[in-house]
Order: sequence, then structure tokens, then C-alpha cells
Amino acid sequence: MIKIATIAGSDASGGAGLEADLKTFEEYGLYGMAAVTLIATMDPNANWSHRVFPVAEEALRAQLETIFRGVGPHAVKSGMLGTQHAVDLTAEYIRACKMEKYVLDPVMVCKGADEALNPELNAAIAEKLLPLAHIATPNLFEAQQLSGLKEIKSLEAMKEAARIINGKGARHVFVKGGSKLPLCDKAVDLLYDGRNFELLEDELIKTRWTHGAGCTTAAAIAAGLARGLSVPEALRLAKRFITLSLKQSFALNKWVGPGNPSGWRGGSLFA
Ligand code: PXL
Repeated sequence: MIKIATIAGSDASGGAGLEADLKTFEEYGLYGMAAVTLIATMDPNANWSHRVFPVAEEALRAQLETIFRGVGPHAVKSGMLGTQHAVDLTAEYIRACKMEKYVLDPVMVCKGADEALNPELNAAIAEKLLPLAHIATPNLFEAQQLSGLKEIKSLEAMKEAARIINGKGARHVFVKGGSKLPLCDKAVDLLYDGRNFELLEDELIKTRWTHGAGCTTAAAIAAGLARGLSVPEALRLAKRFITLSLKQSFALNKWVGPGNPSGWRGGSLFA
């Protein structure tokens, strides 16, 4: 059995965070494990506003010890870390266990909460985690934060950001333009491997319900690497996976809706 782990926040609503990661790992036929960095809740009595409850350093270290030294995953993905100690511990275990297949999803925002979660953590993510990442998967906002560029509204700017982020240590940079690139009728993402750019395009799924799409994409990339795919192969498969997931997205309530990681199956056991 191929084993894979996520170091991420728990999204109590189930669409993003480690819940999205574990669902995705399952779809890829892998054995998934999770180290919880924080618990994110959303308040139905306050317009779905988010609260974040960090997990204490000792409890996170104990989880990483279980996963890395107790089991030994083939690949690891990190998502929302939320605290300085979570950044430090992630770096410590990835480095000490020589984890090659590490996908860094530098989560800085939640959809529906536009402001950066912990601006002071972004520098720590760049400094401590980018140099360890086999692939970093920033969206446009995160690429802007990590590169220091003022705005990213074109393919040229995405390329420039990818170059800068590669220069900070990430071996591959996957900038997720997704639906956010202006004047574009495709979902466009960009891979840079330090030498060449590859543009990945797929159909643009027009839906409001995209909660967890970033988490799911990064989890699918890590899952592809765990299964032995090359980086370009893993990215292409992940992109197909998220497109099919978004085709079956749905509303949880009036505020939020996730994609469906089982969308690729095109049906249901109970159909
Ligand atoms: O989608 C970003 C994200 C990541 N991780 C957790 C979250 C969210 C957004 O809600 O709750 C735990």
C-alpha cells in the first residue's frame, strides 16, 4: 500500500483542509494520514466567519513523530499551517526524514475570507519551506506574496513570479491561475521547473462552489507523485481531477460549496 500524509488544518465544514486531502488520497487508492495543525470553524450565526484554533506544538510534534518515524509516508503535502511552530516542525521533519516528494501548498487565504490569515507567517513559509519543496503550488495571491510582485494579472507576470519562487528554492513551481486570470476563458495554470515553462489548460468550470479546490489540487499532485508519476504527469492528472471534481460541485449552504473529489468516477455506487 502506498502511504501519503498531509500536514494541514481541519476544515470542520469538510470541503477543504485535511478533509479534502484525505478524500483525494482515497480516490487515488492511497493510504492517507493526517497531522492536524489547526482546527478551522465557520460560524453560521455570523455570516460563516472563520475562526482558527491552533494545535499546540507538543501535539503536532507527536503526530509528526507517529507519521514520519512510526510509519514513513512515500509523499507529503502541507496545507494551512497557521503558526510559527507548525512551519518550523514541518521543515524539521521534511528535512530530517529526507522527504523528497514534498508538495508545499502555501495556504495564505481561505475563500470567503479575503485577507491573508497570518501575514507574518508568509516570510517564514518562504524562508523555511520553499527550499524543501519539490513542488510549491501557490495561487495568484500566494504567488504575489511569495514573489513580492505587486500584481499578477497576466501569463507573463505568472512566469516572473514562478522564476522568483524557484529562485527561493522550490524545485518546481506550479502557479494556479485557475479561474482567476483576467480575460481568459480557460482554467490556466503554469509549471516552471527552473528551465522551462509548461502551460496547463483545461476547461473553465463556471461555478461559485469552489471551496477546497486549491487543497484538492495540491493533494492530487502529491498523490500522483506518491504513485510514481513524474511532475508533469502528476500535474496533468491533478488538473483533470480538479476539473471533474468542480463539474460536480454543490452548495453546502448559502455561503459555501465544495467540489466533489469522486467526480472523476462519473457516477455513484448507489446510482
Ligand atoms: O481553502 C483553504 C483552506 C485550507 N485549509 C483549511 C481551511 C481552508 C479554507 O477554509 O479551512 C483548514
